[in-house]
Amino acid sequence: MDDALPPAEPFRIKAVEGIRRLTRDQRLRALEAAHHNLFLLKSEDVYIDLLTDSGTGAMSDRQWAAMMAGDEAYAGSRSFDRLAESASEVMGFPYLIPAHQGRGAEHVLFSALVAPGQQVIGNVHFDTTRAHIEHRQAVALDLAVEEIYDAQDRSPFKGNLDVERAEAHIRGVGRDAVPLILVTVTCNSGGGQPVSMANLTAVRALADRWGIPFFLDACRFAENAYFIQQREPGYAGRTVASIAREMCNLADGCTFSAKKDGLANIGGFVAFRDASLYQKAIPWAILFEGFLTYGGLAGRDLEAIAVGLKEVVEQPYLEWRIGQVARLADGLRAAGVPLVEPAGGHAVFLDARRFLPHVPQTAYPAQSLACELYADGGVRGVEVGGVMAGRDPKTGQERFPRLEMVRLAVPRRVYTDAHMAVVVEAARLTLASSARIGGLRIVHEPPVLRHFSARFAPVPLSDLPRSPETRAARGS
Ligand code: P71
Repeated sequence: MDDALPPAEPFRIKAVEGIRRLTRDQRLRALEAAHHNLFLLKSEDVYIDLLTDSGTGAMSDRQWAAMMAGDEAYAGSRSFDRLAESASEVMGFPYLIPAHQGRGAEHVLFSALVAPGQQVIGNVHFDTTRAHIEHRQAVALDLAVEEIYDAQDRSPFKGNLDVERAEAHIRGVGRDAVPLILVTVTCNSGGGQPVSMANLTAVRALADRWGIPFFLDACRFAENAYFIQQREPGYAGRTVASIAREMCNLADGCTFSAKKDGLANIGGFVAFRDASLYQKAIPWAILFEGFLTYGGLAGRDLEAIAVGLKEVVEQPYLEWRIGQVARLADGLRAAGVPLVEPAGGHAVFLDARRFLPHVPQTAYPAQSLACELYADGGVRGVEVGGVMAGRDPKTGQERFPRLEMVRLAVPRRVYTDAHMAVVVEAARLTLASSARIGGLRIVHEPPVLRHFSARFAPVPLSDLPRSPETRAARGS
Protein backbone atom coordinates (compact mmCIF):
# COMPACT_ATOMS: atom_id res chain seq x y z
CA MET A 1 0.00 0.00 0.00
CA ASP A 2 1.14 3.55 -0.72
CA ASP A 3 1.62 5.01 2.77
CA ALA A 4 1.17 8.58 1.56
CA LEU A 5 -2.50 7.93 0.80
CA PRO A 6 -5.27 7.55 3.40
CA PRO A 7 -6.84 4.11 3.91
CA ALA A 8 -9.97 3.32 1.90
CA GLU A 9 -12.08 0.32 1.00
CA PRO A 10 -10.12 -2.14 -1.19
CA PHE A 11 -13.26 -2.65 -3.28
CA ARG A 12 -15.88 -0.65 -5.11
CA ILE A 13 -19.57 -1.20 -4.52
CA LYS A 14 -21.66 -3.01 -7.12
CA ALA A 15 -25.00 -3.46 -5.35
CA VAL A 16 -26.50 -1.39 -2.55
CA GLU A 17 -29.21 -1.91 0.05
CA GLY A 18 -31.09 1.10 1.38
CA ILE A 19 -31.28 1.76 5.11
CA ARG A 20 -33.47 4.26 6.93
CA ARG A 21 -33.14 6.32 10.05
CA LEU A 22 -36.19 6.52 12.32
CA THR A 23 -36.84 9.46 14.64
CA ARG A 24 -35.89 9.10 18.29
CA ASP A 25 -39.59 8.76 19.25
CA GLN A 26 -40.08 6.00 16.70
CA ARG A 27 -37.02 4.23 18.06
CA LEU A 28 -38.30 4.49 21.63
CA ARG A 29 -41.57 2.89 20.52
CA ALA A 30 -39.69 0.14 18.69
CA LEU A 31 -37.64 -0.48 21.84
CA GLU A 32 -40.82 -0.86 23.92
CA ALA A 33 -42.30 -3.25 21.37
CA ALA A 34 -39.07 -5.27 21.48
CA HIS A 35 -39.26 -5.51 25.31
CA HIS A 36 -35.85 -3.82 25.55
CA ASN A 37 -34.20 -6.79 23.85
CA LEU A 38 -32.43 -5.68 20.68
CA PHE A 39 -32.69 -9.20 19.22
CA LEU A 40 -36.45 -8.60 19.04
CA LEU A 41 -36.19 -5.43 16.92
CA LYS A 42 -37.11 -5.50 13.26
CA SER A 43 -33.99 -5.06 11.19
CA GLU A 44 -35.66 -2.30 9.16
CA ASP A 45 -35.96 -0.26 12.36
CA VAL A 46 -32.17 -0.36 12.81
CA TYR A 47 -30.06 2.32 11.15
CA ILE A 48 -26.58 0.87 11.64
CA ASP A 49 -26.64 -2.78 12.61
CA LEU A 50 -23.65 -3.83 14.70
CA LEU A 51 -25.48 -6.70 16.41
CA THR A 52 -23.11 -9.20 14.89
CA ASP A 53 -20.46 -9.71 12.26
CA SER A 54 -21.89 -13.20 11.72
CA GLY A 55 -23.48 -13.86 8.35
CA THR A 56 -23.99 -10.14 7.81
CA GLY A 57 -21.07 -9.48 5.44
CA ALA A 58 -21.23 -8.53 1.77
CA MET A 59 -20.13 -11.21 -0.67
CA SER A 60 -17.83 -10.44 -3.56
CA ASP A 61 -18.71 -10.66 -7.25
CA ARG A 62 -16.54 -13.79 -7.37
CA GLN A 63 -18.55 -15.42 -4.61
CA TRP A 64 -21.84 -14.58 -6.35
CA ALA A 65 -20.47 -15.92 -9.62
CA ALA A 66 -19.35 -19.15 -7.94
CA MET A 67 -22.82 -19.61 -6.46
CA MET A 68 -24.25 -20.04 -9.95
CA ALA A 69 -21.99 -23.06 -10.33
CA GLY A 70 -23.36 -24.74 -7.20
CA ASP A 71 -23.88 -28.47 -7.62
CA GLU A 72 -27.08 -29.28 -5.74
CA ALA A 73 -26.68 -33.06 -5.85
CA TYR A 74 -27.58 -34.80 -2.59
CA ALA A 75 -24.42 -36.88 -2.66
CA GLY A 76 -21.02 -36.41 -4.26
CA SER A 77 -21.53 -32.70 -5.00
CA ARG A 78 -18.73 -31.02 -6.95
CA SER A 79 -19.25 -27.98 -4.71
CA PHE A 80 -18.26 -30.06 -1.69
CA ASP A 81 -15.01 -30.99 -3.42
CA ARG A 82 -14.29 -27.34 -4.15
CA LEU A 83 -14.92 -26.41 -0.51
CA ALA A 84 -12.80 -29.27 0.81
CA GLU A 85 -9.96 -28.28 -1.55
CA SER A 86 -10.14 -24.63 -0.58
CA ALA A 87 -10.25 -25.40 3.16
CA SER A 88 -7.36 -27.81 2.79
CA GLU A 89 -5.32 -25.20 0.93
CA VAL A 90 -6.04 -22.43 3.45
CA MET A 91 -6.17 -24.45 6.69
CA GLY A 92 -4.52 -27.75 5.83
CA PHE A 93 -7.07 -30.12 7.38
CA PRO A 94 -7.61 -33.19 5.16
CA TYR A 95 -11.09 -34.20 6.45
CA LEU A 96 -14.00 -31.81 6.35
CA ILE A 97 -17.66 -32.11 7.26
CA PRO A 98 -19.87 -29.17 6.30
CA ALA A 99 -22.45 -27.92 8.80
CA HIS A 100 -25.27 -25.40 8.59
CA GLN A 101 -23.32 -22.99 10.79
CA GLY A 102 -20.80 -22.91 13.64
CA ARG A 103 -23.09 -24.36 16.29
CA GLY A 104 -23.93 -27.25 13.94
CA ALA A 105 -20.22 -28.01 13.79
CA GLU A 106 -20.05 -27.83 17.60
CA HIS A 107 -23.00 -30.19 17.92
CA VAL A 108 -21.30 -32.77 15.68
CA LEU A 109 -17.85 -32.51 17.29
CA PHE A 110 -19.06 -32.57 20.89
CA SER A 111 -21.47 -35.44 20.21
CA ALA A 112 -18.51 -37.46 18.99
CA LEU A 113 -15.98 -36.47 21.66
CA VAL A 114 -17.63 -35.17 24.83
CA ALA A 115 -19.30 -37.36 27.48
CA PRO A 116 -21.34 -36.32 30.54
CA GLY A 117 -19.24 -35.05 33.43
CA GLN A 118 -16.21 -34.23 31.29
CA GLN A 119 -14.60 -30.79 31.05
CA VAL A 120 -13.70 -28.92 27.88
CA ILE A 121 -10.83 -26.51 28.48
CA GLY A 122 -10.69 -23.29 26.45
CA ASN A 123 -9.65 -19.64 26.62
CA VAL A 124 -13.15 -18.11 26.85
CA HIS A 125 -15.77 -20.35 25.29
CA PHE A 126 -18.35 -18.59 23.14
CA ASP A 127 -21.94 -18.79 24.42
CA THR A 128 -23.21 -21.29 21.82
CA THR A 129 -20.11 -23.40 22.45
CA ARG A 130 -20.70 -23.34 26.19
CA ALA A 131 -24.37 -24.19 25.66
CA HIS A 132 -23.47 -27.15 23.42
CA ILE A 133 -20.92 -28.45 25.93
CA GLU A 134 -23.52 -28.14 28.69
CA HIS A 135 -26.04 -29.85 26.43
CA ARG A 136 -23.65 -32.83 26.57
CA GLN A 137 -23.85 -32.52 30.39
CA ALA A 138 -20.21 -31.53 30.43
CA VAL A 139 -18.45 -28.44 31.79
CA ALA A 140 -17.05 -25.59 29.66
CA LEU A 141 -14.01 -24.35 31.54
CA ASP A 142 -12.58 -20.89 30.72
CA LEU A 143 -8.86 -20.71 31.40
CA ALA A 144 -7.73 -17.60 29.54
CA VAL A 145 -4.82 -15.54 30.84
CA GLU A 146 -5.73 -13.09 33.60
CA GLU A 147 -5.14 -9.98 31.42
CA ILE A 148 -8.31 -10.65 29.45
CA TYR A 149 -10.43 -9.73 32.49
CA ASP A 150 -8.79 -6.31 32.83
CA ALA A 151 -10.52 -4.00 30.35
CA GLN A 152 -7.61 -1.52 30.53
CA ASP A 153 -4.77 -3.98 30.00
CA ARG A 154 -3.28 -3.40 26.54
CA SER A 155 -1.40 -6.68 26.19
CA PRO A 156 -1.20 -7.74 22.54
CA PHE A 157 -2.50 -11.31 22.99
CA LYS A 158 -5.14 -11.21 25.69
CA GLY A 159 -6.88 -14.22 24.12
CA ASN A 160 -4.09 -16.60 25.18
CA LEU A 161 -4.86 -19.75 27.14
CA ASP A 162 -3.24 -19.91 30.58
CA VAL A 163 -1.31 -23.07 29.79
CA GLU A 164 0.05 -23.50 33.33
CA ARG A 165 -3.39 -23.37 34.89
CA ALA A 166 -4.72 -25.67 32.18
CA GLU A 167 -1.98 -28.20 32.92
CA ALA A 168 -2.55 -27.98 36.68
CA HIS A 169 -6.24 -28.55 36.05
CA ILE A 170 -5.65 -31.59 33.86
CA ARG A 171 -3.30 -32.99 36.51
CA GLY A 172 -6.01 -32.46 39.11
CA VAL A 173 -8.99 -33.99 37.31
CA GLY A 174 -7.04 -36.54 35.25
CA ARG A 175 -6.54 -36.81 31.52
CA ASP A 176 -9.70 -38.83 30.94
CA ALA A 177 -11.87 -36.01 32.25
CA VAL A 178 -10.71 -33.69 29.47
CA PRO A 179 -11.91 -34.84 26.03
CA LEU A 180 -10.48 -31.86 24.17
CA ILE A 181 -8.92 -28.43 24.44
CA LEU A 182 -10.72 -25.82 22.32
CA VAL A 183 -9.03 -22.47 21.72
CA THR A 184 -11.17 -19.73 20.16
CA VAL A 185 -9.39 -17.44 17.68
CA THR A 186 -9.91 -14.56 18.05
CA CYS A 187 -11.41 -14.81 21.52
CA ASN A 188 -14.86 -13.34 20.94
CA SER A 189 -16.31 -13.43 24.47
CA GLY A 190 -13.09 -11.94 25.81
CA GLY A 191 -13.31 -8.83 23.61
CA GLY A 192 -12.22 -10.21 20.22
CA GLN A 193 -8.64 -10.55 21.45
CA PRO A 194 -6.10 -12.61 19.51
CA VAL A 195 -4.08 -15.66 20.55
CA SER A 196 -0.35 -15.67 19.80
CA MET A 197 1.47 -18.33 17.81
CA ALA A 198 3.72 -18.87 20.83
CA ASN A 199 0.64 -19.66 22.91
CA LEU A 200 -0.86 -21.99 20.29
CA THR A 201 2.51 -23.75 20.15
CA ALA A 202 2.47 -24.15 23.94
CA VAL A 203 -1.10 -25.50 23.80
CA ARG A 204 0.04 -28.06 21.20
CA ALA A 205 2.84 -29.18 23.52
CA LEU A 206 0.39 -29.40 26.43
CA ALA A 207 -2.03 -31.46 24.35
CA ASP A 208 0.82 -33.77 23.34
CA ARG A 209 2.03 -34.24 26.91
CA TRP A 210 -1.42 -35.54 27.91
CA GLY A 211 -2.62 -37.05 24.64
CA ILE A 212 -5.64 -34.74 24.45
CA PRO A 213 -6.99 -33.52 21.08
CA PHE A 214 -6.50 -29.78 20.47
CA PHE A 215 -9.09 -28.02 18.31
CA LEU A 216 -9.44 -24.43 17.22
CA ASP A 217 -12.74 -22.59 17.17
CA ALA A 218 -11.53 -20.97 13.96
CA CYS A 219 -14.42 -18.51 13.38
CA ARG A 220 -12.04 -15.55 13.01
CA PHE A 221 -8.82 -17.36 12.14
CA ALA A 222 -7.75 -14.84 9.47
CA GLU A 223 -8.22 -11.88 11.77
CA ASN A 224 -6.16 -13.72 14.40
CA ALA A 225 -3.43 -14.40 11.83
CA TYR A 226 -3.37 -10.72 10.87
CA PHE A 227 -2.83 -9.75 14.52
CA ILE A 228 0.05 -12.23 14.73
CA GLN A 229 1.59 -10.63 11.64
CA GLN A 230 1.20 -7.16 13.16
CA ARG A 231 2.11 -7.89 16.77
CA GLU A 232 4.20 -11.03 17.24
CA PRO A 233 7.98 -10.84 16.83
CA GLY A 234 9.18 -12.76 13.79
CA TYR A 235 5.94 -12.61 11.77
CA ALA A 236 6.05 -9.12 10.22
CA GLY A 237 7.47 -10.36 6.92
CA ARG A 238 5.11 -13.32 6.56
CA THR A 239 1.88 -13.49 4.57
CA VAL A 240 -1.34 -13.83 6.54
CA ALA A 241 -2.09 -16.97 4.53
CA SER A 242 1.11 -18.64 5.70
CA ILE A 243 0.49 -17.57 9.31
CA ALA A 244 -3.07 -18.90 9.18
CA ARG A 245 -1.76 -22.17 7.86
CA GLU A 246 0.87 -22.36 10.61
CA MET A 247 -1.84 -21.76 13.25
CA CYS A 248 -3.96 -24.59 11.86
CA ASN A 249 -0.93 -26.89 11.57
CA LEU A 250 -0.71 -26.83 15.37
CA ALA A 251 -4.27 -28.13 15.83
CA ASP A 252 -5.96 -31.51 15.37
CA GLY A 253 -8.92 -29.86 13.71
CA CYS A 254 -11.38 -27.03 14.04
CA THR A 255 -14.96 -25.98 14.28
CA PHE A 256 -15.73 -23.11 11.95
CA SER A 257 -18.59 -20.72 11.38
CA ALA A 258 -18.23 -19.58 7.77
CA LYS A 259 -20.52 -16.67 8.67
CA LYS A 260 -17.43 -14.88 9.99
CA ASP A 261 -14.10 -15.48 8.24
CA GLY A 262 -15.76 -17.61 5.54
CA LEU A 263 -17.20 -14.31 4.22
CA ALA A 264 -20.48 -16.13 3.64
CA ASN A 265 -24.01 -15.49 4.86
CA ILE A 266 -24.49 -19.03 6.15
CA GLY A 267 -22.50 -22.19 6.73
CA GLY A 268 -19.73 -23.80 8.67
CA PHE A 269 -17.76 -26.98 9.06
CA VAL A 270 -15.85 -29.23 11.37
CA ALA A 271 -12.44 -30.31 10.11
CA PHE A 272 -10.05 -33.03 11.24
CA ARG A 273 -6.44 -34.02 10.72
CA ASP A 274 -6.98 -37.49 12.10
CA ALA A 275 -9.04 -40.07 10.18
CA SER A 276 -10.27 -41.87 13.29
CA LEU A 277 -11.73 -38.72 14.91
CA TYR A 278 -13.33 -37.92 11.57
CA GLN A 279 -14.87 -41.40 11.43
CA LYS A 280 -16.30 -40.92 14.93
CA ALA A 281 -18.01 -37.71 13.87
CA ILE A 282 -19.61 -39.02 10.67
CA PRO A 283 -22.76 -40.65 12.13
CA TRP A 284 -23.56 -37.54 14.18
CA ALA A 285 -23.04 -35.29 11.16
CA ILE A 286 -25.48 -37.33 9.10
CA LEU A 287 -27.98 -37.42 11.96
CA PHE A 288 -27.94 -33.69 12.73
CA GLU A 289 -26.74 -31.85 9.63
CA GLY A 290 -27.32 -34.00 6.54
CA PHE A 291 -25.27 -36.04 4.17
CA LEU A 292 -21.51 -35.50 4.31
CA THR A 293 -21.28 -33.59 1.04
CA TYR A 294 -23.76 -30.86 1.97
CA GLY A 295 -24.16 -30.66 5.78
CA GLY A 296 -27.37 -28.65 5.88
CA LEU A 297 -26.28 -26.25 3.16
CA ALA A 298 -27.13 -25.74 -0.50
CA GLY A 299 -24.35 -26.52 -2.98
CA ARG A 300 -24.18 -22.81 -3.81
CA ASP A 301 -23.43 -22.01 -0.16
CA LEU A 302 -20.47 -24.39 -0.25
CA GLU A 303 -19.20 -22.51 -3.32
CA ALA A 304 -19.48 -19.13 -1.60
CA ILE A 305 -17.45 -20.38 1.36
CA ALA A 306 -14.82 -21.97 -0.89
CA VAL A 307 -14.15 -18.58 -2.49
CA GLY A 308 -14.56 -16.60 0.76
CA LEU A 309 -11.85 -18.61 2.52
CA LYS A 310 -9.33 -17.43 -0.04
CA GLU A 311 -10.44 -13.79 -0.04
CA VAL A 312 -10.38 -13.51 3.74
CA VAL A 313 -6.60 -14.01 4.02
CA GLU A 314 -5.80 -11.28 1.48
CA GLN A 315 -3.63 -8.54 2.97
CA PRO A 316 -5.47 -5.45 1.58
CA TYR A 317 -8.80 -6.81 2.81
CA LEU A 318 -7.54 -7.50 6.36
CA GLU A 319 -5.63 -4.23 6.58
CA TRP A 320 -8.80 -2.35 5.77
CA ARG A 321 -11.07 -4.58 7.86
CA ILE A 322 -9.06 -4.50 11.08
CA GLY A 323 -8.21 -0.85 10.32
CA GLN A 324 -11.89 0.10 10.14
CA VAL A 325 -12.57 -1.47 13.53
CA ALA A 326 -9.48 0.29 14.95
CA ARG A 327 -10.63 3.64 13.51
CA LEU A 328 -14.05 3.17 15.13
CA ALA A 329 -12.27 2.53 18.45
CA ASP A 330 -10.09 5.64 17.94
CA GLY A 331 -13.19 7.79 17.39
CA LEU A 332 -14.96 6.41 20.45
CA ARG A 333 -11.85 6.79 22.62
CA ALA A 334 -11.42 10.39 21.50
CA ALA A 335 -15.06 11.02 22.49
CA GLY A 336 -14.26 9.73 25.98
CA VAL A 337 -16.25 6.50 25.65
CA PRO A 338 -14.87 3.81 27.99
CA LEU A 339 -13.68 0.86 25.93
CA VAL A 340 -12.24 -2.56 26.46
CA GLU A 341 -8.67 -2.18 25.25
CA PRO A 342 -7.26 -2.89 22.82
CA ALA A 343 -9.98 -3.00 20.15
CA GLY A 344 -10.84 -6.50 18.93
CA GLY A 345 -10.54 -7.67 15.36
CA HIS A 346 -14.23 -7.79 14.54
CA ALA A 347 -15.67 -5.48 17.14
CA VAL A 348 -15.21 -2.69 19.61
CA PHE A 349 -16.44 -3.47 23.10
CA LEU A 350 -17.81 -0.71 25.33
CA ASP A 351 -16.97 -1.11 29.01
CA ALA A 352 -20.42 -0.84 30.60
CA ARG A 353 -19.03 -0.90 34.15
CA ARG A 354 -17.24 2.38 33.58
CA PHE A 355 -19.94 3.79 31.28
CA LEU A 356 -22.70 3.25 33.87
CA PRO A 357 -20.85 2.89 37.20
CA HIS A 358 -24.05 3.62 39.13
CA VAL A 359 -25.97 0.64 37.68
CA PRO A 360 -25.25 -2.59 39.61
CA GLN A 361 -24.67 -5.75 37.60
CA THR A 362 -27.99 -7.15 38.86
CA ALA A 363 -29.72 -4.39 36.86
CA TYR A 364 -27.90 -5.39 33.65
CA PRO A 365 -25.95 -2.20 32.84
CA ALA A 366 -24.67 -3.45 29.47
CA GLN A 367 -28.17 -4.40 28.31
CA SER A 368 -29.40 -0.99 29.42
CA LEU A 369 -26.51 0.75 27.64
CA ALA A 370 -27.16 -1.17 24.41
CA CYS A 371 -30.81 -0.02 24.49
CA GLU A 372 -29.83 3.61 25.09
CA LEU A 373 -27.37 3.56 22.20
CA TYR A 374 -30.15 2.31 19.95
CA ALA A 375 -32.49 5.05 21.21
CA ASP A 376 -29.85 7.74 20.66
CA GLY A 377 -28.53 6.71 17.26
CA GLY A 378 -30.41 3.74 15.81
CA VAL A 379 -27.21 1.77 16.36
CA ARG A 380 -27.74 -1.84 17.40
CA GLY A 381 -25.01 -3.51 19.43
CA VAL A 382 -25.28 -6.58 21.63
CA GLU A 383 -24.92 -7.16 25.35
CA VAL A 384 -22.03 -9.40 26.33
CA GLY A 385 -22.45 -9.45 30.07
CA GLY A 386 -24.73 -10.78 32.76
CA VAL A 387 -27.69 -11.41 30.46
CA MET A 388 -25.69 -13.44 27.95
CA ALA A 389 -23.84 -15.33 30.71
CA GLY A 390 -27.17 -16.71 31.95
CA ARG A 391 -27.47 -19.14 34.83
CA ASP A 392 -25.38 -21.99 36.13
CA PRO A 393 -27.19 -25.12 34.87
CA LYS A 394 -26.61 -26.93 38.19
CA THR A 395 -27.38 -24.25 40.77
CA GLY A 396 -29.72 -22.06 38.74
CA GLN A 397 -27.84 -19.02 40.04
CA GLU A 398 -27.09 -16.13 37.71
CA ARG A 399 -23.40 -16.10 36.79
CA PHE A 400 -22.28 -12.50 36.52
CA PRO A 401 -19.14 -12.31 34.38
CA ARG A 402 -16.16 -10.15 35.20
CA LEU A 403 -16.56 -8.13 32.01
CA GLU A 404 -19.83 -6.30 31.41
CA MET A 405 -19.71 -5.12 27.79
CA VAL A 406 -21.67 -3.87 24.81
CA ARG A 407 -20.19 -5.26 21.64
CA LEU A 408 -20.30 -3.22 18.45
CA ALA A 409 -19.49 -5.87 15.84
CA VAL A 410 -18.69 -4.56 12.39
CA PRO A 411 -20.08 -6.60 9.46
CA ARG A 412 -17.48 -7.33 6.79
CA ARG A 413 -17.40 -5.10 3.68
CA VAL A 414 -20.78 -3.51 4.54
CA TYR A 415 -20.41 -0.10 6.18
CA THR A 416 -18.14 2.81 5.36
CA ASP A 417 -16.22 5.02 7.76
CA ALA A 418 -19.04 7.60 7.43
CA HIS A 419 -21.32 5.07 9.14
CA MET A 420 -18.68 4.58 11.82
CA ALA A 421 -18.64 8.35 12.40
CA VAL A 422 -22.40 8.17 13.10
CA VAL A 423 -21.76 5.42 15.65
CA VAL A 424 -19.22 7.64 17.42
CA GLU A 425 -21.69 10.54 17.57
CA ALA A 426 -24.46 8.26 18.90
CA ALA A 427 -22.15 7.01 21.65
CA ARG A 428 -21.19 10.61 22.47
CA LEU A 429 -24.89 11.45 22.96
CA THR A 430 -25.43 8.41 25.16
CA LEU A 431 -22.36 9.26 27.22
CA ALA A 432 -23.59 12.83 27.74
CA SER A 433 -26.80 11.50 29.33
CA SER A 434 -25.25 8.53 31.11
CA ALA A 435 -25.93 9.77 34.65
CA ARG A 436 -29.65 9.65 33.88
CA ILE A 437 -29.66 6.06 32.56
CA GLY A 438 -31.21 3.40 34.79
CA GLY A 439 -31.16 -0.38 34.61
CA LEU A 440 -33.41 -3.24 33.55
CA ARG A 441 -35.05 -6.27 35.11
CA ILE A 442 -36.01 -9.50 33.37
CA VAL A 443 -39.75 -10.13 33.09
CA HIS A 444 -39.56 -13.21 30.82
CA GLU A 445 -36.64 -15.61 30.90
CA PRO A 446 -36.16 -18.69 28.68
CA PRO A 447 -34.12 -21.49 30.29
CA VAL A 448 -31.30 -21.74 27.69
CA LEU A 449 -29.52 -18.96 25.74
CA ARG A 450 -31.83 -16.49 27.43
CA HIS A 451 -30.35 -13.38 25.83
CA PHE A 452 -31.92 -14.13 22.44
CA SER A 453 -35.51 -13.88 23.62
CA ALA A 454 -35.64 -12.57 27.20
CA ARG A 455 -37.94 -9.62 27.86
CA PHE A 456 -37.05 -6.70 30.07
CA ALA A 457 -38.67 -3.78 31.85
CA PRO A 458 -36.90 -0.57 32.84
CA VAL A 459 -35.70 -0.03 36.41
CA PRO A 460 -35.61 3.75 36.85
CA LEU A 461 -32.62 5.39 38.48
CA SER A 462 -34.61 6.04 41.67
CA ASP A 463 -35.26 2.28 42.13
CA LEU A 464 -31.63 1.16 41.77
CA PRO A 465 -29.77 0.08 44.91
CA ARG A 466 -27.89 3.15 46.10
CA SER A 467 -24.24 2.32 45.72
CA PRO A 468 -21.59 5.02 46.38
CA GLU A 469 -21.38 5.47 42.59
CA THR A 470 -25.14 6.05 42.40
CA ARG A 471 -24.95 8.80 44.97
CA ALA A 472 -22.01 10.39 43.17
CA ALA A 473 -23.84 10.23 39.83
CA ARG A 474 -26.88 11.95 41.31
CA GLY A 475 -24.77 14.48 43.13
CA SER A 476 -26.35 13.49 46.46
C1 P71 B 1 -21.38 -13.56 17.05
C2 P71 B 1 -21.82 -14.94 16.81
C3 P71 B 1 -23.23 -15.20 16.42
C4 P71 B 1 -24.13 -14.79 17.50
C5 P71 B 1 -24.30 -15.65 18.55
C6 P71 B 1 -25.05 -15.25 19.63
C7 P71 B 1 -25.62 -14.01 19.64
C8 P71 B 1 -25.48 -13.17 18.56
C9 P71 B 1 -24.72 -13.57 17.49
C10 P71 B 1 -20.96 -17.14 16.84
C11 P71 B 1 -19.90 -17.99 17.20
C12 P71 B 1 -18.63 -17.45 17.65
C13 P71 B 1 -17.64 -18.31 18.07
C14 P71 B 1 -16.33 -17.79 18.55
C15 P71 B 1 -19.02 -20.18 17.56
C16 P71 B 1 -20.04 -19.38 17.14
C17 P71 B 1 -21.30 -20.01 16.64
N1 P71 B 1 -20.89 -15.85 17.01
N2 P71 B 1 -17.85 -19.64 18.02
O1 P71 B 1 -20.23 -13.39 17.49
O2 P71 B 1 -18.41 -16.14 17.68
O3 P71 B 1 -21.35 -19.86 15.25
O4 P71 B 1 -23.40 -18.46 14.90
O5 P71 B 1 -22.43 -19.82 13.06
O6 P71 B 1 -23.59 -20.92 14.94
O7 P71 B 1 -22.12 -12.62 16.79
P1 P71 B 1 -22.78 -19.77 14.49
